[in-house]
Amino acid sequence: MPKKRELNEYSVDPAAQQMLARAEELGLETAFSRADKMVPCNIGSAGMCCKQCGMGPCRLTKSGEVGVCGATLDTIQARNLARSIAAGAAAHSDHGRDMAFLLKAVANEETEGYSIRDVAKLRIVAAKYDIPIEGRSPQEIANDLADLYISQFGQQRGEVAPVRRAPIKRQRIWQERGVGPRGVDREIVETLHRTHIGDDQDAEHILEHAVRTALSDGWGGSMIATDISDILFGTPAPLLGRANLGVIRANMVNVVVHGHEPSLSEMIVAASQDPEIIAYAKAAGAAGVNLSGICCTANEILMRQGIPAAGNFLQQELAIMTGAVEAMVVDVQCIMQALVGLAANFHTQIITTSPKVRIKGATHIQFDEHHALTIARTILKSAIDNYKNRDAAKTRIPDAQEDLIPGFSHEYINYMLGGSYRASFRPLNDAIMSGRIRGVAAIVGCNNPRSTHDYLHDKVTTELLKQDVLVVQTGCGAIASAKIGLMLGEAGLDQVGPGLREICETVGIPPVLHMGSCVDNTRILTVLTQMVEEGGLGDDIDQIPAVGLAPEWMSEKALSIAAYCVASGAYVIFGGSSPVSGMPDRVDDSDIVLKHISAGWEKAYGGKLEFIPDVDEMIRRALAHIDQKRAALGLPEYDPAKFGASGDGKMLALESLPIEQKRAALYGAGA
Ligand code: BF8
Repeated sequence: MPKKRELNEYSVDPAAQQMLARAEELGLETAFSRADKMVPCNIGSAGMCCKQCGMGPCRLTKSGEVGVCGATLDTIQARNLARSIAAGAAAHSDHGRDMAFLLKAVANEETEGYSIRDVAKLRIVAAKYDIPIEGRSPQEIANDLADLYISQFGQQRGEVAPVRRAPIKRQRIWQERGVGPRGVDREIVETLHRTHIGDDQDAEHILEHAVRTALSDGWGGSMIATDISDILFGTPAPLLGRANLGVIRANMVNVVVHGHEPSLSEMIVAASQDPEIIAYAKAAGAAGVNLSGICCTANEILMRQGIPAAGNFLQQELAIMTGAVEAMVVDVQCIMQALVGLAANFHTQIITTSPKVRIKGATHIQFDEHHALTIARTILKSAIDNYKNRDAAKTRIPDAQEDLIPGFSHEYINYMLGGSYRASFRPLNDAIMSGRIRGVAAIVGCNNPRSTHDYLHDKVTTELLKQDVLVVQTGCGAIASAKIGLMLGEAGLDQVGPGLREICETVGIPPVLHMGSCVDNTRILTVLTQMVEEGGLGDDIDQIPAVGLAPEWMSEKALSIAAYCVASGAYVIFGGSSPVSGMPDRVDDSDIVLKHISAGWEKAYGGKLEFIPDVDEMIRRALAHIDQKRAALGLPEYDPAKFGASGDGKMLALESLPIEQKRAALYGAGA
């Protein structure tokens, strides 16, 4: 029987716990309580159900059993995983396509409210593809870049252009294995074709095409999305932000933007600062309009505009539960259908905006880049009109928020490490080579109500920091760290290892760097490539002492990210359950799929994917991998005792000592 959990088993975030207590008080359901009631299907969750044709669904539960067509468990698992990767790639890359069309429209001056904010990035990106830049206007360059990028999605033959940004050795590996990605549209269609009844029936062969599909996302659609977001809205640089439900304001009209696209949310930010809108809000009795975000739309406007994040994926319902949200404006991806039913218990309007996403019962105000600012104003006025319907007696805003410094684009990290005249990754490579930084971990991805909200993110992050591992984050994982103060300049440094602390103090960075939304995992690929190009850490990504983790994954997008990171050379560890775990008591030789995505992919690409439910084991394997890569490079063995004897860290450690001991420690005995 499903069991209800204690509040602290639902979430480690006190703000979330308060809202979950409120849900119980009001008798309202959330994803947390629905997860308790909905026991996952153990056949489907292990990838053992095939529903690709009308002869099934075939559920394979015994060793050696096959489907009606004769499909084996391995074939079925590989098909299911490949289809999930294709769906994830589609979500990221279709967003990238929309950004490319937006860039084209902006270049042709057909839009309202947009401009090319980062001309320098436009020129740098265009030059990578040999688009002429000298003596040309930003619009002319943007027009050519938009045409090139639009053409990438349907490229039929040959690798997509951004692939040339990968290390040379990596490109050769892909070519030799025949997985150099063509356009994402072609790769996804081919995945669907190959996994249709009666097609590709060799699990490993299916999984190789899954790799190609994921690469067309990571080094194609997603990379394009990041480039264009930066060109149109500005490349992120550090600024001050805030995170958690306490950013919702009792005396203001609260508008929460949720989803993944910066195109409309950037216009809502602009419109919210319009004196006419502010006056309209004041006339309605509010102090103004307060914007905040959920999920990756939050990350997009947090890192560029400093707009606060109300929370990550599992906090979307909890934001409504505050009773103080006039409108939740959603675009695409990770939007729970339950929002509309929940909002009916309050006064919150759910406003859908994408031509691709409608929810029964929601208000639809369709986004159109030609009138974006006008639409943003309409949405804000609708929210302001709704302010009078707020029931103050039903309002509960948790007093919980934390400051953070987001905005660590790869361009900024480069500049920050080297300075404006000699931007370089040299100091980072040197710190890894000396052992001050043991290695790098990208801790990314979702929340999942099957595990305690934020617990795995927080645990893995804090433990790796203690071990001198520099952490970079995107997506909902980034918001988790922000909420516990790990992205706050030097404030979190008492929680990190001595060598890493020295580096953070010297460079002036937080120990956890917020690198953006989930499509911005491509920024991490760029950082890894630049570390290779800088020298000293091998000649390809798979040699760097680095690891990727998605401790609370749940979306198909995460699987696409995992596959393209593995194919780029990274060891990727997922927490929670494996979608290809198969039968626990399997007696035949196999588990071909599990072996292929770990040992098989490691042999082919130097990276591997593993699903590890135990958090301590996740951390142990991440550190073992980093140490093994250090040893392979001939770097000194990690030794925490070697560093941390200078700088603020030492002063902090000495603070509590009596003055004589402090003097002796600083100047030697007899001083
Ligand atoms: O794309 S981390 S829950 S919000 S899927 Fe969704 Fe997962 Fe959050 Fe951003 Ni990414």
